[in-house]
Amino acid sequence: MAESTRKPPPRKAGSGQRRKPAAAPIDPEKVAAAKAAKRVEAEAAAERKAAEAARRARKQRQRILTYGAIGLVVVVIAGLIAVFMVRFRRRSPDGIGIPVRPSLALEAAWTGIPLGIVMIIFFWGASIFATMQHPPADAVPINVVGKQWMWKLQHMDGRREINELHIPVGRPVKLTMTSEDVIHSFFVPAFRTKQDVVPGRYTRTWFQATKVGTYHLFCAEYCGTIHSGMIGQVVVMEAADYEQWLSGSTPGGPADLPPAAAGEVVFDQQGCPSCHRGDASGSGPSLAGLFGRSVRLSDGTTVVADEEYIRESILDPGAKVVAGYQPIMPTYQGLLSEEAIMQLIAYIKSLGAT
Ligand code: HEC
Ligand SMILES: [Cu+2]
Repeated sequence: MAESTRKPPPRKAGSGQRRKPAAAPIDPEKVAAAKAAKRVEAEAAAERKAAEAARRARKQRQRILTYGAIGLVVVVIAGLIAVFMVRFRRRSPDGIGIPVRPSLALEAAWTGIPLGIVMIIFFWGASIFATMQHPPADAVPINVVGKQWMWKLQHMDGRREINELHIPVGRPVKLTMTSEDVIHSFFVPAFRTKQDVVPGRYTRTWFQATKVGTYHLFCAEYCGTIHSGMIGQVVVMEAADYEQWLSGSTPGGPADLPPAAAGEVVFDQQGCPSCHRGDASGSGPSLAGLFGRSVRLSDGTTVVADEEYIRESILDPGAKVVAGYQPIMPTYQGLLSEEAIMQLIAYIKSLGAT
């Protein structure tokens, strides 16, 4: 190996000093410090080397496993084909095959065992999928809007971020995401999480960071020229640091209103209260306690008032008309930004039943 032939350079310091006397007296402290620095450096280099060697060994093992498995399959299958070709070849032009009757036990085994294995994989996967689809109730909610070419995020107490997401360690975090233009995809490789962010609807994902640190955030859906620049980071913080960070305001901007409060402002500005009052006195239904309730529609069906339904009610009011009301609500399509719609939804969520 190359290492064994590479000898350490001969140490000349001592002999050199003896040959030509130093001009200035040698400071023993400095020499000791230099030696210590050298030692530290050598240790670090050795550590790096060991890590590199371990990485190479791991790669090598993986390669052996992969090619071994492929090779085994090829050899077994190709080998059996060759053997059977010779053993069971047609020996005379008018030869007739002997019908084979495999035992019932054998057939049951080769049907049942793979079925069992596949079922185990199915239920295992399905339970993980179900967990992925249902964020825990105490998850920290965060709104995300993707846009060419940035990520806009907002925490429920109002703090906004761009291309950066600060979250507490050890607590579940759920993201409600939409896009202002094209399809993006929220991808944090370290969390093993990737979710498309689609214009016109809300997609969700959740995760729980287990380690403090900074992690890559990517857009994983080609979204135009600067797609590759649509990157950011997720900063996982200790709970106390996170609380402190949350209480700070967005740098360079005024303190942000929490989405629910901002939503109330939008609600008033857009004239929603002229039809939606706190009670049933308006020409539209009261929105108090609407979120999560099931709503009866004029065509006799019912829907659960989730984010999608409220969003649709605002942008396309005619699509689902509440039973007992006239379809007089105007559309707000094109008048509201995605963030404003998310804020309206947060406001409607905050309206408890009265
Ligand atoms: C001109 C009156 C009017 C205005 C203004 C209006 N709405 Fe409506 N809205 C209605 C009526 C009437 C309905 C019930 C019929 C329907 O579903 O279209 C309704 C239904 C809704 C629903 C579904 C309610 C339910 O019980 O399922 C939501 C949510 C809603 N509006 C939100 C808003 C928001 C937010 C605004 C302001 C951006 C707004 N509306 C402005 C008249 C109005
Ligand atoms: Cu993108």
